Amino acid sequence: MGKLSPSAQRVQDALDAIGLRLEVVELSSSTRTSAEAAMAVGCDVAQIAKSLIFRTCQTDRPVLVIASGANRVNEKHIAELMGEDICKADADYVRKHTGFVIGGVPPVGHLERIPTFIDEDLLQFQEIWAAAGTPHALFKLSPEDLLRATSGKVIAVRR
Ligand code: 5CA
Repeated sequence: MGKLSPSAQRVQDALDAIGLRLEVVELSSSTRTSAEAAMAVGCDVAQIAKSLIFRTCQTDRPVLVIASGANRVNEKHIAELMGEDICKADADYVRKHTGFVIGGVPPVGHLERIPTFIDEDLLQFQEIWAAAGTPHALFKLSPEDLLRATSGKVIAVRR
């Protein structure tokens, strides 16, 4: 294995710290979007666990929604769960709270603890893939690994 870029290595370190034996891979092809990530590893787009950052409009708290790459997030449902409206997070906000750029935001290893919701549609697969810190890095995991790594709450995400 080649040396990982610093951002991808931070995700590898976070996985190691949790005690999951999962390996970050860095690819030459882009994995910036779910479609590109699925193409790069040869899986269905629904098997991509995309880590989306939202923020609560009034109290400005980050929220992480880990959604199947095939789904659009029902923001109304997230709002109900958080108890206030949900706004889109911009690139600076994402970077400030996670430490990573959009297109590479991983489900773990953020700068701060972020309340996390996991799409129930991800649980049907044996293997899924998540971003690993850069728009060229991914790691393969099971839905059980994802639950363990994030302590996320499983919910219905899709619209
Ligand atoms: N590496 C891939 C597969 S895991 C990935 O990160 N995909 S993603 O879907 O999770 O990340 C892209 C997401 O970033 C988009 O779905 C979108 O919600 C968000 N995004 C893209 N551009 C912006 C932007 N300008 N401001 C806020 N969010 C954005």
